[in-house]
Amino acid sequence: SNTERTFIAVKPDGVQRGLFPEILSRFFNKGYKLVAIKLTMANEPLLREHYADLQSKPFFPSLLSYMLSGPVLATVWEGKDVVKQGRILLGATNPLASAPGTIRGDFAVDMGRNIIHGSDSVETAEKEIALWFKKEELVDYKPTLYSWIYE
Ligand code: YYY
Ligand code: MG
Repeated sequence: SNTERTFIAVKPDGVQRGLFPEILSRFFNKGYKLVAIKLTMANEPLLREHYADLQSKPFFPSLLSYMLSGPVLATVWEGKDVVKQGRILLGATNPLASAPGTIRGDFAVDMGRNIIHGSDSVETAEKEIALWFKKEELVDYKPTLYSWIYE
């Protein structure tokens, strides 16, 4: 449906490198609707929940300190197939395996500095949106370009 939602976060390196306007543009240009945005410092309990499936991985401590190293730009986007399409816009987890034209492929080199997060399924997206945002932080509006993007 056109109201599918995903959670996309520009990680601290993407924020510090000033890459977030370009990243937001890619989602806007594709035709997706921004429904929430905030610049925020993560904290350890939040990240332990966000990355719950990775807690036992050897890279987890460095992932934690990376994500705590500066502000994160947390966003929620809405639109047709946005979860899967968002992952395509991001590129592969390892930036060296990401095709040029993708965000990681164009702007990153290291797995531990891959500048952006995107939900990997509709179910995960729902959990992540609820974890990072309060209900009242998600806004409801009709984009004026809607009929130029959807048939
Ligand atoms: O969803 P995605 O971010 O593409 O990858 P995940 O497998 O969920 O891992 C989350 C995060 O952890 C990844 O973006 C970088 C980091 N990471 C790492 O540093 N080294 C790995 N071998 C795997 C993941
Ligand atoms: Mg993931």
